[in-house]
Amino acid sequence: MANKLIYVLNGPNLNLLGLREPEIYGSDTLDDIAALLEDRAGELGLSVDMRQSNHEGHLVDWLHEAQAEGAQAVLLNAGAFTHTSVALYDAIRSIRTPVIEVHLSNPHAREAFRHKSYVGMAAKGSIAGFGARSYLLALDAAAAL
Ligand code: CA2
Repeated sequence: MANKLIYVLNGPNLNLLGLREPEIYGSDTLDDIAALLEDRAGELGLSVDMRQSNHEGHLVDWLHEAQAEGAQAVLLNAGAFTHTSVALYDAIRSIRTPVIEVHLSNPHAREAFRHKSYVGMAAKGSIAGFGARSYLLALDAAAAL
């Protein structure tokens, strides 16, 4: 039987990870995180499909696609759209596939405008503040669903 599929979706500016602001976001690039996830997914008998876009609509389309493709779960770091996007809130609510909110930093320990999360209001759960390890913890949570 094929491995269960986990979508890992990343939002705006996360393509710059590892290149700027390492004191907040760490020094791993998104490719480094993808490699860590691939290794862990192999151990868990899962497959990961990792993507990044700076465009809100792409993230909405990929959430719909995750359900259409029968993904087991979606790990979603929506970047700044986390704090602004009713469209992502609606998209998460519109699919049955569980979505786990992921953040490198802890938005609650940062500026007030990061304290509201439209993604978190619709997600199954949230993991934040552990750098690249947040993604690995979220993958373990997804495996247990
Ligand atoms: O901590 C996270 O993972 C965030 O989702 C990152 C977002 C931020 O808006 C959220 O509040 C929390 C920002 C992603 C921007 O990534 C950068 C990477 C390198 C340099 C500058 C920004």
